[in-house]
Amino acid sequence: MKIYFAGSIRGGREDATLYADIIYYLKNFGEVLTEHIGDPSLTGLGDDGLTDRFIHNRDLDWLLSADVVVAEVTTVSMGVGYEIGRAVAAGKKVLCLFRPDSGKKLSAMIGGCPDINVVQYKNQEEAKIEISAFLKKFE
Ligand code: 6IA
Repeated sequence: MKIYFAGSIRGGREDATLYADIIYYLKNFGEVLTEHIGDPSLTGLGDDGLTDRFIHNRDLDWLLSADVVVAEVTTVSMGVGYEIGRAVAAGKKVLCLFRPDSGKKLSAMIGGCPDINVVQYKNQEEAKIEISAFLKKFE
């Protein structure tokens, strides 16, 4: 199974460690195409020499080749929202993980979309249970 993990970069990196933990767990189910999202050195400042056009085209190719998309949506990110919309349009299976305890409000465009599986969770253990329940359906 090819898994596209989406998490905030320029939207803010405060959950980067959590992304790394989720990615590590996702690897039990298949190939994670976007392992770099959990890399703490990825700041989004542009210091890795990649152009925005290159990143967009490369990531979209990966997204469209994926079997499932898993997104951590607690940290609001324009890019993650865009990726989710493109994934829904392409008919991908989409799981969004959201932590209400963060005090943030999930966009109605994600929470209200019938084609997106949104789960709320409190900690990594709960995230793993939700991911496993979702991905086991497609193994
Ligand atoms: O708007 P955001 O930057 O928060 O969007 C994050 C989402 O867009 C992630 O799920 C990624 O798949 C994708 N994305 C955005 N920027 C990058 C990136 N470098 N590298 C890989 N994926 C990205 C960004 C900055 C770079 C010039 C250092």
